[in-house]
Amino acid sequence: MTYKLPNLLYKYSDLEPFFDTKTMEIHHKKHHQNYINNTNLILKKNNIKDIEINKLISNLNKLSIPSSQKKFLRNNAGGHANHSFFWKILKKNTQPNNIILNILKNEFSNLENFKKKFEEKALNFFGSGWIWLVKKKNILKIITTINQDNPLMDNDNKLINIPIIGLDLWEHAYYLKYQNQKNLYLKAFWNVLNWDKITQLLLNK
Ligand code: MN3
Repeated sequence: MTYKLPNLLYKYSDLEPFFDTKTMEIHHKKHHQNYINNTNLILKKNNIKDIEINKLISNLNKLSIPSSQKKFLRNNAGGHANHSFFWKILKKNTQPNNIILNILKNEFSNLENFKKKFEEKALNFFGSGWIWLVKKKNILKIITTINQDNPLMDNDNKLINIPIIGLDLWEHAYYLKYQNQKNLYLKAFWNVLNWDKITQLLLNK
């Protein structure tokens, strides 16, 4: 058994005009598929059974694979985990409910301030990576990760950063539509963020 490209719960065109059809299609069918193919290749080479992808990326240090292949696996398994998560938190026309608004109010004063902080941090992030809202115990934090790293990686101290929101900051995620205008991509994101899913993730545990 190997990892497979997850089906989206919507059509590539469903997030228009904010996330365009062509980008969604290439991003899912080509980029994500490529991370999966590469992950499968390394696991096969090393006779490692595929476990649930988030478990795999949480335990990378424990896998017995040649050190020359570790970075490659980290990047590609991370890519699979990140994109699988990302697709699930996208949907048009949802609104944050009062529970979420109150939680964000506690941590960030209000929704608008949260969005502003998130956008600022994403804009100031240099290179390719991801921005996240994570929950550690009961504290919410905005963090960034480089390459295809995921907040679940390197949590040896058991204080796990649980991803609540994740946004792809690689140029492939927005360049066709927004070119160098990363700020417009960030603003567009709020229109396709699935607040129902975020509520569910926040209230889990
Ligand atoms: Mn991507």
